[in-house]
Amino acid sequence: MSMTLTIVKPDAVAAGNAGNILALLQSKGFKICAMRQMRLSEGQAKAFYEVHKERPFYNDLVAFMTSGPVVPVALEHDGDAVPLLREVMGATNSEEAADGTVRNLYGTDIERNAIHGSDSAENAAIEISFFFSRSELISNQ
Ligand code: 3AN
Repeated sequence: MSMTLTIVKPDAVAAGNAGNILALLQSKGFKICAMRQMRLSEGQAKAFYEVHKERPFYNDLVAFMTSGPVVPVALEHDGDAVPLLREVMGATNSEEAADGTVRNLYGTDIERNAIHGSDSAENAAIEISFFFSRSELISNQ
């Protein structure tokens, strides 16, 4: 079992698609280890996206991610969770995401792209610990 983190972003939560997205991920073999709905503070969003702080879209990204509730979910998979989630998530720009991917089905554009997915196993561990304590992570094994 390997783990990754997704966040159902404010656009998808507001549209009522959190359940549909989790059902799609579960149909691809992902299992939920921990999950909550929360509203990110500005400080939390800035810290989470710290790697992007020099990018021109950083302030807009922080504003978007704090605009409504999000649903962070720690996921596990029998296979390699990080690349498998990237595959089912689709390209960053929803308009370019392959048919049937989460961003193709539920995203709008490059910012309002429905979900986040960790980009490496190392970052997955950091991101999971950003939202969940060890005792909250419950393996389905
Ligand atoms: P991904 O989410 O596909 O890993 P990253 O890590 O490059 O993509 O970007 C993090 C987030 O920043 C994206 N999910 C998206 O919401 C936002 N983002 C990335 N590039 C842009 C851009 N050019 N304009 C606006 N927002 C962007």
